[in-house]
Amino acid sequence: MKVRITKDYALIIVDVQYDSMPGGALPVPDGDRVVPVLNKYIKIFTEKGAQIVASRDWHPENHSSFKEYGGIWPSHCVQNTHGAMFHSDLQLPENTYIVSKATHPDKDAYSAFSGTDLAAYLKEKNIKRVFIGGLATDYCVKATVLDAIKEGFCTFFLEDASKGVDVNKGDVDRAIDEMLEHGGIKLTISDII
Ligand code: VGL
Ligand code: ZN
Repeated sequence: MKVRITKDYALIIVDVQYDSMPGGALPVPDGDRVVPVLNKYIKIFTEKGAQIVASRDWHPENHSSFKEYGGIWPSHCVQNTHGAMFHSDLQLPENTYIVSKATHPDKDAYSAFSGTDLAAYLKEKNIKRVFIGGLATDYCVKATVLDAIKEGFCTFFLEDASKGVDVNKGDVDRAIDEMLEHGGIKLTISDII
């Protein structure tokens, strides 16, 4: 499939933060490998005048998803810490729309649309198609793709720009199947013109 990028489209980069990288608090194996691929997408989308969006998990230090506060995860992506920063090799343009999620202690959010104004922002800009990649395929990327579809966007999953955790073997493949079953379309960089 070939898709020509236009200014009515958006690239949504999910949670490419240090705590999602190898060595981080909630690491995705090979998570750093998505960065150079995402940079290629960023270059193309920027050249075509499309919108770049970057989501970040942005927790208060007492977030309810943390073990000390009754959740299941180690503390991660705490607001204004190194672990919450975007990977510094990620070449986000100046006009990137940054979406902070799970910013309240008692509210969790896997999806970049959950508890944020992202859908309203994209609709206001008349954006019709969204292209989603980042970390992790079987958690926040999947949730973001499924919400984008629910919001009525024509939604593409960027397979080569995403990595999953695969806690249970097959989780990533099942996540991809679920996205496609709901109407998501799988793309790689060679499909983009
Ligand atoms: C969470 C990032 C990835 C959370 C889960 O529940 O806070 N964050 N997966
Ligand atoms: Zn989190």
